[in-house]
Amino acid sequence: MTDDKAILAVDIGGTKTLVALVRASGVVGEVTVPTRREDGPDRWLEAALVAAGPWRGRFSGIGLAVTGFVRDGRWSAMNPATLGIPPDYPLVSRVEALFSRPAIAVNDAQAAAWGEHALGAGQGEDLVFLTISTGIGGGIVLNGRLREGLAGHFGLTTEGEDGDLLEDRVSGRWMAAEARRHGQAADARQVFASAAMGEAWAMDIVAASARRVARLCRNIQLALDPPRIVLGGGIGLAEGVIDRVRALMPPLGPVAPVPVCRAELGVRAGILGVADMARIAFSGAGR
Ligand code: BMX
Repeated sequence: MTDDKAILAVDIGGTKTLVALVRASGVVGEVTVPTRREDGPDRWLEAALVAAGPWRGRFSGIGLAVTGFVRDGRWSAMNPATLGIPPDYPLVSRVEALFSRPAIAVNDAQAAAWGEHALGAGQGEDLVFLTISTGIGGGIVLNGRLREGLAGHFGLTTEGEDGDLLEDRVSGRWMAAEARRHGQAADARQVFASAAMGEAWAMDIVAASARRVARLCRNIQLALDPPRIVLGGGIGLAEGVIDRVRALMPPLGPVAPVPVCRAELGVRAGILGVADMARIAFSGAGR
């Protein structure tokens, strides 16, 4: 039987896709499937449809939180290294045709920002959310409203003279590449473990990444002066990262550095956020 209040929430990231049945009270059930990068969007959606099989007919609408740029229901890659989405893929119309239910779509980090604002560390207040994982995503909630479109794509800001993308100089991908440059075969998790054991090469990588995140937070404070920045993602939540970032943020003249706090919803921020947005959209209320 259709549950009017249940939403099917689908979070498509660069490496995995989380499919969940979400009610106002929280996540009822969830399944994670790999995002097979080589398959393309039609297949990614079919995989989500299969994963949602147990909940067929139990949801009234669908919320999609996806890595990449979303406008008017169409989906494109900003950084194809994160996921190679073809330009202007008609995401919402495809999903509505596949699932026979109304759908909305929003960028994954923007959805997570809304989740943290409404249900997590934001406590209903304005915030900037940053997720530091494969890439760097972000979302901005100001005056109680989520900014959509390009807003929050902080990973695409540039770093240094050569104009590298910030997410290519901070994220998990960069940490692994830096480790290789030091002759170490280590992923981001192993870099953190080696840094904790006092290995200099790993400590340098962790410190450089935290310095760049601190600089980004400072620039965000100067641009938007939000009451808080909420940090999430595998790197953002790794042991000691938030403390380092805080320590690297001096006051701005007479103004204290913006408080940086931990994301509370973890990997579910995107699905909880987009489910909340879908519920609001389908009830006809504004966000
Ligand atoms: C990239 C960009 C953002 C996304 C961010 C984090 C693409 C495909 N993605 O900056 O839209 O929010 O990565 O994505 O251009 P994640 O998959 O690492 O969470």
